[in-house]
Amino acid sequence: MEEFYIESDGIRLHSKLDKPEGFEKGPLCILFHGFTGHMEEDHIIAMQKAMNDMGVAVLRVESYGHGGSDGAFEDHTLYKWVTNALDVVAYAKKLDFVTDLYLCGHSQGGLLVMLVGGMCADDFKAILPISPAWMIPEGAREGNLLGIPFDPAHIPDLLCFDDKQLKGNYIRVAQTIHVEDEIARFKGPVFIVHGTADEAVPYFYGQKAAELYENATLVSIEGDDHCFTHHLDQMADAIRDFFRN
Ligand code: FER
Repeated sequence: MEEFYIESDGIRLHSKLDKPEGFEKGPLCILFHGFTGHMEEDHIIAMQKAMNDMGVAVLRVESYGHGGSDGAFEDHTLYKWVTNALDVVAYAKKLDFVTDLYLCGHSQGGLLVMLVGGMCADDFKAILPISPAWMIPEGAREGNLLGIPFDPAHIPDLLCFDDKQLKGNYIRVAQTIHVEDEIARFKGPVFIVHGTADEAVPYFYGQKAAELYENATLVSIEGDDHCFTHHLDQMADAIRDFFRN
């Protein structure tokens, strides 16, 4: 494992690169965590290990305001995450050992993958949005995020939840994002894994994304939740199967 920082728009993104044993040249997958998440979560590590098992190097990166990266959580927005991801893609494209590039992310990181997949469609052999939270822009426009209602025409200064808070700019930015446009622009293979009992991002959104993409596969994990806490092994097996074929 190599640990380092990737520069993005004046901030440092905490990153870890794990190569499979004996790896010299080969595919690389960039892997993003979700909202309030980080790169050491069990489901992120399970994805990284499954890809390493299949001969794929994995670059885990923590986005603005998360994990060991710069920026405050309350200041993060999807624009900042997209800017970060574009810089990470540019970084990965310059690595001399990379043959094919893949992009994977969980939840809000899955939404990020759907956006950047469309924006940089030529760069990826395939994209893997896992439990993708692509209803966030819709929720921002309708006035409900994380189960907290607000007036979408008069955005509050702060959205408070648990022991955290998020500034109104998160909502303002999310309201401008139209994921369907970016779904339409990615014609390559899309691999989605979603737990059927996900309470944070309803399974319906995994199904709907799979229908809208030109070339998508959806693997359903029966009865599992947002982070696959009951069947982490099944989620990892699905990812191994994807890279095997
Ligand atoms: C929301 C639902 C899900 C939301 C964020 C998420 C900010 C993201 C979850 C995750 O990344 O794990 O309404 O609003």
